[in-house]
Amino acid sequence: VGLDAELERLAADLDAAAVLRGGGLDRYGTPARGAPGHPDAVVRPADLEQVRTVVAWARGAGAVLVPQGANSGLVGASTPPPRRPDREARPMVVLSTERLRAGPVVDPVARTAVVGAGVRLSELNEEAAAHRLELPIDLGADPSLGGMVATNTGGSRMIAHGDLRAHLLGVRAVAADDRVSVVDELTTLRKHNVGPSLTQLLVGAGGAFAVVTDVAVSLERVPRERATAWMVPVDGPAAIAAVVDLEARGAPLSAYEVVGAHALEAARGVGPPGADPFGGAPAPELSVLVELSGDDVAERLTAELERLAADGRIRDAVVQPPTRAWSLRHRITEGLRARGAVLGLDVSVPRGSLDAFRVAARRVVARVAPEAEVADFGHWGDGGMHLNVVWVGGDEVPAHRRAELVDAVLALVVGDFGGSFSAEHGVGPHNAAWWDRTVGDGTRLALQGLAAALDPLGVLGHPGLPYRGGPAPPAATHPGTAAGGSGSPNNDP
Ligand code: LAC
Ligand code: ZN
Repeated sequence: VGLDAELERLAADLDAAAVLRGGGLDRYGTPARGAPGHPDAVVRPADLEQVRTVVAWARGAGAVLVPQGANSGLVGASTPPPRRPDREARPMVVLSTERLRAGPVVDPVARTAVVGAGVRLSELNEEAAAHRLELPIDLGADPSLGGMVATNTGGSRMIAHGDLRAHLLGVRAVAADDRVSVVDELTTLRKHNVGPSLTQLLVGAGGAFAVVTDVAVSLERVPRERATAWMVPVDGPAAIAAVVDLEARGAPLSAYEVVGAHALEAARGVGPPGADPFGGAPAPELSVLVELSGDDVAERLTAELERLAADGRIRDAVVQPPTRAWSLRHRITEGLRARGAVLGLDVSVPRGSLDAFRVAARRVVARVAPEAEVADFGHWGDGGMHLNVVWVGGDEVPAHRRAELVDAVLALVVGDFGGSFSAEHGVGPHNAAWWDRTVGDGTRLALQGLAAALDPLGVLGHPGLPYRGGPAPPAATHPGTAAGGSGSPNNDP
């Protein structure tokens, strides 16, 4: 039986809007970063039972389901590979969660919310705002809640509030075992200590293991006030010393974002004139967006900035309203895309090593790709750095540079600095080889066992995910190609 007939059979079991094929699927095939893939079809189940129907269908039809939320992920896990991996003949079907739109149901007394996996963060927060509550995860994109579970979204306020995992109370999900089991751990209880949690094992799994259909999270009070400033540290070590000082003095820090000169210039390039805190002067080598949240934080921020200046940590500071300050920060990724071809790496090192790592990484890039520039920025308060290598004016990352550059930088991160090859964007085909290279045998074996139990046929997840079920992923057969041995070698934004 051909795929068309199989899809017709599926459509008859669901509804007219649930199965898309033919033209017009680009939106579902084009990732936020990297080369587009070409789904053979898109299925959009509208509730738990429809998800079960789709998973059962995929098992029978021999299809791979690539779960996709808002498609804002940056590691390539939510779209089919641009080239079919070796030995992979199965149809690639995107399972979009966009019609799983239950809720949001906000409980203002418990400070919790329950939503369908396809509901966006902005939609949840709009509902929560009516109760002066929020899920305090801040980022430029607007992911779906299911995608946030699949990637464990971090973002800019992680320093104060933690990542998605820290707010996750439970999920409902559909496994791809022979019973197409429902994992029902959807609870809003905060006190619920009943042994191992499958919910937590689905966090960061990229849609392998099970399809998340519903999500319960804890919310927090919207702070009474937020105050933000851009400041210029005297040098890299001072940027670190300043955040330690602020913490030591008990400042209610809710973001500490450091931006390198080239990244700032890129954001300036796509922004409205006048939004720039430094009035068009040459971009400082490093600048910092600092945010305090709570009561009377405007005064507190001014006092802290004076203190940091008096202590010789900073040489300039400009207080701006939060919306204005953040708009520059949130334009960086767009600005980089406009500046040229970008190889984006999302890494972390212990916070005290950020400046030394930055210097060392620039040296590595200058050796391997002397024609490129480094535009780095990131969540220094949490040790995170988005290290972007930019070919100014280029359309594509030069293929002959990619693997060597990725390997050299990540070897520095992991080997020399004890850092992580994925600080917050999660694991996907772009960095699967580094997972393979660095994960311990104990973890690998346990996850293989879990995948065998939840998805023995390997129906779920991008085929390049290294811990999915079914036959061994192609990534493991090409351990030498770190930038994307799993068939998705392109991670340009
Ligand atoms: C950011 C994304 C790239 O921090 O993680 O803007
Ligand atoms: Zn980030």
